[in-house]
Amino acid sequence: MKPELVVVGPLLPALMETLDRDYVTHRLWEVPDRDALLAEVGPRVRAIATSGHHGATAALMDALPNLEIIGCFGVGVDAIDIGHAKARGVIVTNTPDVLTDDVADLAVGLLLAVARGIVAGDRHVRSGKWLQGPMPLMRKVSSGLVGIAGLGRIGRAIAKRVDALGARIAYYGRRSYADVDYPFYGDLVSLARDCDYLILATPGGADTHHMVDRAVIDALGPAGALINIGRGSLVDEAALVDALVAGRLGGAGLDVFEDEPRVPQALFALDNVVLQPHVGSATVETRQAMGDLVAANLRAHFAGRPPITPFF
Ligand code: 8YV
Repeated sequence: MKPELVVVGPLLPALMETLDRDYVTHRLWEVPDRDALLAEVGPRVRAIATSGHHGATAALMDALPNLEIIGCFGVGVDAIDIGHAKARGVIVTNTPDVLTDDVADLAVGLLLAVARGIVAGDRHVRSGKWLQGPMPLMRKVSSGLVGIAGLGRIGRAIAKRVDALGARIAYYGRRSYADVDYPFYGDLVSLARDCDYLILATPGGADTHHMVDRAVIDALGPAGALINIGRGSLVDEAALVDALVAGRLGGAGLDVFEDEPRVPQALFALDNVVLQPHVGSATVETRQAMGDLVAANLRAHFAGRPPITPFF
């Protein structure tokens, strides 16, 4: 008998094919009445497949009394009620490591794009404005101080790349690390005040909600730029938009937003802002590796083995 599994939202097609082959799958987003489906199949379901975006609520878990494991396509699990999963004894797995390089690459890509005006430069050429004159001068990255909020796997991969650019690095987090030489800041406003570029690489969730508020934004100031490849929830987006429109913040490179895929339209007209549609891990190779890891975690569990990448 194939184990029964609920899929919360559309996942990578190759992963969906694997899940359909190895499990009896129930696609929540395709049924007209989710509650009726869960009432019918809930007692038989042993697993949830979801993503960092679709998550898994306590209500969904409680509709599945025999739930054993949640496989998350993504490293960020802030949309999953982790506390409830722990209380229910439900295993949660995610997909760390396989996406680290891609997300770090995009962070540095956004840093360079904002500091050097790469996207604005492209528009300057395509629009014909170059015929009227040159672009404004932009900022040198390698002489700057890059602040990294969150020196976890992704934050460290970003630091390695920034180091190669020749820029100085400092970091902020809940604690300092003895194995790095970068200056540690226990206070984000102080780091924002001292750095030229602030890159956000912390997980989302209640503990980091709006960690970048007006005070941090004003400390970064009109000569500073904010790069966010973590979660939109890390930033008070209304305060960010106000500061960018008013010129109180020098620029921003954003891959994540508070209400995806809706993005504040006021950002669209700003040449010093670079916007991406949450594509940190969105390469063929990495998304395949993420899908393979979700499948491998579920397969290990149902074969009676420990999962490969349990979140806790
Ligand atoms: C995922 C992400 O692709 O890994 C994460 O947490 O944000 C992305 O890399 C996304 O969660 C998929 O929905």
